[in-house]
Amino acid sequence: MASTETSTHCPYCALQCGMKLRPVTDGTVVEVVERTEFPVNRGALCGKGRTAPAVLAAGVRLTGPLVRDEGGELAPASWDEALGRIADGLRGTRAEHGADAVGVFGGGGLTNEKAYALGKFARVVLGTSQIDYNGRFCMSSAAAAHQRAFGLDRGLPFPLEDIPRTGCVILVGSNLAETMPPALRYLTELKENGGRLIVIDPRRTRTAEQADLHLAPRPGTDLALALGMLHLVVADGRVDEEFVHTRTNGWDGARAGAMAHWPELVERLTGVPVPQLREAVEMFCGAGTGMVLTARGPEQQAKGTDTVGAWINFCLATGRAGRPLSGYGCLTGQGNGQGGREHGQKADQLPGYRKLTDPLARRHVAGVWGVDPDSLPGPGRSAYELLDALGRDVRSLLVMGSNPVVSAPHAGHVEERLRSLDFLAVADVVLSETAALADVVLPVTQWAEESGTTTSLEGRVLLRQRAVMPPDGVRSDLEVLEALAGLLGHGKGFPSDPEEVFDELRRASAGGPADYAGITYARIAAEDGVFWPCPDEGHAGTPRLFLERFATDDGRARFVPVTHRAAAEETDAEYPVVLTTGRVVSQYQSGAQTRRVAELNAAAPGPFVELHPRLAERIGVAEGEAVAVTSRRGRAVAPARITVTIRQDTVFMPFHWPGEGRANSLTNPALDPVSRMPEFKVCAVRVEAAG
Ligand SMILES: Nc1nc2c(c(=O)[nH]1)N[C@H]1C(S)=C(S)[C@@H](COP(=O)(O)OP(=O)(O)OC[C@H]3O[C@@H](n4cnc5c(=O)[nH]c(N)nc54)[C@H](O)[C@@H]3O)O[C@H]1N2
Ligand SMILES: Nc1nc2c(c(=O)[nH]1)N[C@H]1C(S)=C(S)[C@@H](COP(=O)(O)OP(=O)(O)OC[C@H]3O[C@@H](n4cnc5c(=O)[nH]c(N)nc54)[C@H](O)[C@@H]3O)O[C@H]1N2
Ligand code: SF4
Ligand SMILES: [Mo]
Repeated sequence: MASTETSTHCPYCALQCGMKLRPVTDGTVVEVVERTEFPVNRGALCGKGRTAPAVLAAGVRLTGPLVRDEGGELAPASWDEALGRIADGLRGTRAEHGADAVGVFGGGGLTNEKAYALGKFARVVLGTSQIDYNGRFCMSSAAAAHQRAFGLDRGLPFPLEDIPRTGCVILVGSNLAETMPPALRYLTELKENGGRLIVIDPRRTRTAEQADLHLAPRPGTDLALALGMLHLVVADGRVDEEFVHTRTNGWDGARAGAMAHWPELVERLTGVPVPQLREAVEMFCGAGTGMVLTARGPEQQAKGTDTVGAWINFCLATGRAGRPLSGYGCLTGQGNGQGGREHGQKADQLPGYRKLTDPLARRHVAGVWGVDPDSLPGPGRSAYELLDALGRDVRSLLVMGSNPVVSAPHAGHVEERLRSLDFLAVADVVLSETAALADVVLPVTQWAEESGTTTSLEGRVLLRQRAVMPPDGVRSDLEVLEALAGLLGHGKGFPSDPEEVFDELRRASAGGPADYAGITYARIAAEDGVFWPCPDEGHAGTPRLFLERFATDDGRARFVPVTHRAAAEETDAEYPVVLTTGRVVSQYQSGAQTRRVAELNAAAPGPFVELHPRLAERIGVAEGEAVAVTSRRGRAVAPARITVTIRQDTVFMPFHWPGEGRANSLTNPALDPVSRMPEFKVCAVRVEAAG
C-alpha cells in the first residue's frame, strides 16, 4: 500500500520529525507510519507526534465558523457571514482609530507560507505596524544574541548529526528528554563516542540524569554562571588567543566583564560550588572540540539576551565557534520556530530576515509586493506589549496560531485585555481558550490536510505534504487571508496555493540573510530538506555556517561585554520562593491540541507544583495535596509533586493548563531590553497548603 502513504512532518515541535501518513477508513482519518529513511529522527516519534491524528477527528476540532450572536453566545454561521463580520470589524476600527489600532498576533507553528502571508496581510492590506507573534516568547533572546555576535540568527549553525562527534556538550536549560525525545539519541551517541555531557538546570531532569556533570543553579543566575566559567578560562590560561586574535573583535571588554565575576561570588549568586565550576571548565576545555546549546531555561529571562551573549563569549574565548564540530547553538522550540521568525510576522521584520527599518530591504520587498516602499509601516510593539495595549491603543485583533490566554505571562491581565477589545477574531483548529473569547472563530485546516514548508531547529527547510482532504466547512489559513484581503479591497496578491506563496517568498527572501531563493518543493522532497541560505537552485544549501567567516561586515565574531544582574523580581520575606515554569513530555504548549488527546491526558492529566520534600514539610503538604502558589500578579492551585530532584528554594510548574492551575497567572511580564522576551523562568512566590 506504499502508494497511499504520504511523507510529511509532525505538527508540533521544532525537531520536525519525519513521519508518513496513511488514510484509514475506520473513523480515524489517517494513521502514522514510521518514516525510517528521514535522517533526523529515523522513524522515532514521541507520544505527541504518534497521536497527532486524533486532533483531526470531527468531535475534537472545529468544523464550521462561529459568530457571537446577540445573546453573547458563539453560534454556527456561514463563511460569508463570518468573514464579512471580520472585514467589518477591522475596517471599522481602522476608520475610527487609525490603521495602528488593528493588531495581528501570529504563531511560530504556522508554516513559512502562512507566516509570510500574514506579515504581508498586516503591512499591505491592514497597513498596520502592530503585528507580532508567540515566537517572541520562545527564542527571541537567543535570536538577538546571535545577531549581535555573529551577524546572523540560525538556531543551530550545524546539523544535529554533528553533536555525537564533538568532544563535550554543555546543555543549558534544555530538557531535551521531554521536549524533543527522539533527539536524545544524539546525546546518547555522544557519550558512546567518548564525548562528555554537562547539563545546567535547577532541576535534575530526565535530561540531567544523562549528564556526566549536572550543575543546578538558582533560576535566573545563568549569566553569573557563564561569566564565572569564563573567568576560570582566563585565570587558568585556557583562552584560545590565536582564534580570538584572528576571528573576533571586542575581547577586552568581554574579558573585563568576566574578570569581575570571581568564582566565589558566582558560587554565592548561583549556589553552584566552585569545585563544580572548575570541573565543568576542565571537562569542556579538556575536550578538543565542544558545543554550548541553550534552550528556554537561560533564554526566558529579563536578561536572556545577555545570558546567551555570555555563553557565546565563552565559546569564542575557547575557540569553540566557527570551527568544525564546535559552536554555540539554540534549540528552537516551535514547529516552525525558525522559519516563523524569518519571514515577516515579527514586529520589526520583513521576509528573508530583513529589517523593516532598512531602506534597501523595504525597497526590495515592496518591489516583490508591488507597493510603494513608503506605504510600508515601521516596526510595531513586541508580543507582550501588544497584548498589554489591547482595548487601549489596539482595539481589534486577529489571532492566527496562538493561545495567549494560557501561554502569555501575567495571563490574568492578558485575558482581561482580550476581553476589553472592540473586536477579536481567532483562526484556530480547535476552540482554544483564546478562541472562546472571540467575536468570530474561523475553523482552519490542519497539518495533514494542507501542504507547506517549515524550517526546523537545524535551519533545514522541510515540506509537509497534504495526506487527506479536509472536512467540508473548514478552510486553510491561506484561504482565509485571501478572502479577507479580497473583502478589504486587495483582490490580488494573496494566493491560497502554498507552492505559489512559497515561490513569492523565495523572491522576497532573495539576497536577504535567510535566503530561500534556491529552495523548491521538488528539491525539498528529493533531498530530505534543504538548509538555508540557498541563493540559487544550483546551490547545495548550507548545513554548516561560519566555518570561514562570521556574517558580520568584517567576517569577525563580536564579543559583547556583559555583567550579571538580578532577576526582575527577587525573593523577599513575603514571596520567599522562586517559581520556574516549563514543560512535560505529554502536553504541548497551551495544551489546546494535546489536551484533546485521550492518551496524552492519561499520561499528563493536569497541572502540578513540583517541590522539594523540605519545602513540602515546611508548608505541611503531602504528595498530591493541593498547593496554593501566589505571586504579586495572581494565584494558582495544583497538586503537590514532591521530589528531591529540585532545589529547595524553587518550585516548578508546567504551563499547559488553563483555569485554577494556570502557571501564567503567576509569571512576571518583565521584558528583556533587547529581545522583549518576558521572564517566564523566574519570579517570586509564596507557597502554602491550600487544603
Ligand atoms: N513535550 C513538549 N515538548 C515541547 C514543547 C511542549 O510544550 N511540550 N514545546 C516546544 C517549544 S515551543 C519549546 S520552546 C521547547 C522548549 O524546550 P525546553 O527549553 O527544553 O523546555 P522547558 O521545559 O521550557 O525548559 C527547559 C528546562 O529549563 C529549566 N530551567 C528553569 N529555569 C531555569 C534557569 O533559570 N536556568 C536554567 N539553566 N534552566 C532553567 C527547567 O527546569 C527545564 O527543565 O520545547 C518544544 N517541545
Ligand atoms: N509560563 C510559561 N509560559 C510560556 C512558556 C514557558 O516556558 N513558561 N513558553 C513560551 C513558549 S516557548 C511558547 S512557544 C509559547 C507558546 O504558546 P502558544 O502560542 O499558546 O502555543 P500553542 O499552544 O502552540 O498555540 C497555538 C494555537 O494555534 C492553534 N494552531 C495550531 N496550528 C495552527 C495553524 O496552522 N493555524 C492556526 N490558525 N492555528 C493553529 C493551536 O490549536 C493553538 O490553539 O508559550 C510561552 N509561554
Ligand atoms: S519530538 Fe517534536 S517533532 Fe518529534 S514527534 Fe515529538 S513533538 Fe513531534
Ligand atoms: Mo517555544
